[in-house]
Amino acid sequence: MRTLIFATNNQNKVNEIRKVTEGKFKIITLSEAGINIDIPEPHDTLEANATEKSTVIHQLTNQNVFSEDTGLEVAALNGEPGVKSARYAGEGRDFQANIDKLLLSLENITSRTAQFRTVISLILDGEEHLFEGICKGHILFQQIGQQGFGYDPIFVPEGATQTFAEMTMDEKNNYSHRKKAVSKLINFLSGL
Ligand code: ITT
Repeated sequence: MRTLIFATNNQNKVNEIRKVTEGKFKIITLSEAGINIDIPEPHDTLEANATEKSTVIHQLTNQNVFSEDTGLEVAALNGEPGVKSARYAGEGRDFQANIDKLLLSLENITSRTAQFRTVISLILDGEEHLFEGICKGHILFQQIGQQGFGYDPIFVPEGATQTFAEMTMDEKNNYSHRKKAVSKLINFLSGL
């Protein structure tokens, strides 16, 4: 089975992606690879940040590697927080502060459509390939649920009645941006 390093420091992403790639390819995390760095995300697009993360780890290891960058794009906020999702409320990268700021920004706004967008950058044999996954939905007026991470407690995907934070990981994966992007990656690898 093929082995890929997953260039992330977010264990929630590792758990979600491992769940859907079991038996397809083997994932090595940065800590399992003995790499302890805070990968920079300096760019203003998800694509460029994903490329940055996979490139940094590829240059360090010379191994096949993938990374992903995800943003929550809110229509009424012209796509914000988007690429700034992790640091929306400041450098502390605090999930709760980010949710509080977003709910405040949308306080009197009834149009609440939003989407999560994930971009995966795969570097395979030195060549980059990008895969995108989008999950449309809407933002609630208050948070509900304890599971998941990040903005999950305020996001209800289209076709569901619960937030991502009320769902099990398998239920979230029925809708999720990340799952859709990873499915494209799996299809690509299985077609080689
Ligand atoms: P990396 O090490 O992979 O960069 P990160 O946590 O910095 O991990 P991102 O920059 O891609 O990841 O994520 C932006 C933020 O968007 C992240 O911190 C979460 O708060 C939020 N986010 C990402 N995926 C999410 C999901 O599936 N559900 C809810 N929030 C999510």
